[in-house]
Amino acid sequence: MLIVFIGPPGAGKGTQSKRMLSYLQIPHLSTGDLLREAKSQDTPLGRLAAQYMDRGRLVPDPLVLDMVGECLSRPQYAQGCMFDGFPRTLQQAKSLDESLAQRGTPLSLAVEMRADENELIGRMLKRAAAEKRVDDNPETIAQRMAVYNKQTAPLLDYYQKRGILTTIDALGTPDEVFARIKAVVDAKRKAG
Ligand code: B4P
Repeated sequence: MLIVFIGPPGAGKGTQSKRMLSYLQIPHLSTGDLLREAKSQDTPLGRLAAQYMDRGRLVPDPLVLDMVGECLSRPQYAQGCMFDGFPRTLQQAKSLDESLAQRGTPLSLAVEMRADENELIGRMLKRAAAEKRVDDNPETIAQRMAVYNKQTAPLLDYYQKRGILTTIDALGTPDEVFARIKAVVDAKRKAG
């Protein structure tokens, strides 16, 4: 299975795809995690990415696409993958579709995690206190929300037209949200 998780910042894409990982036993590819790792290792990519991430802006498509392409060429991604935080722009979505078409493994499902913005801001401010992520401050969170609405939300229409979009309510406890996603994934697996 190849699944894309889409949702505004703080919707719980990372939280839920990590849970799904142990359920489905397919690898998880988080561009946010990969970029934060590059940043913490102070690689050239990490230094460049930090200039965008720390301001709540998207890292340019060519950098993200190179990084994802390198990952997807690894054997562990041959059978399936859960994409978390990727694609985030129409260009990323089209490019992903092209590379998956070349492999003959199209996306199975796009899961939109929808939630009230104020609730999500509250979650991220809570995380700010615990993890001290540079981009979890009120100004940068507002910028990330605006970027989501402008650059990423159009993907919902893109996947809707492809007939693979399902929307779930991302409010509630992590267990409740997981149960909703699991129901969608199970139905898709049953349908083949
Ligand atoms: P991401 O790492 O993708 O971060 P996110 O959208 O903020 O988080 P996510 O939705 O995964 O929320 P999480 O589970 O952590 O991106 C960070 C930055 O990287 C971007 O702004 C951008 O600059 C760059 N980037 C990444 N991918 C890119 C791409 N493809 N192209 C360009 N740039 C890219 O949950 C958030 C918090 O809520 C956590 O504290 C969690 O514990 C809590 N939580 C989760 N579920 C909950 C629930 N049900 N109830 C209560 N709390 C919950």
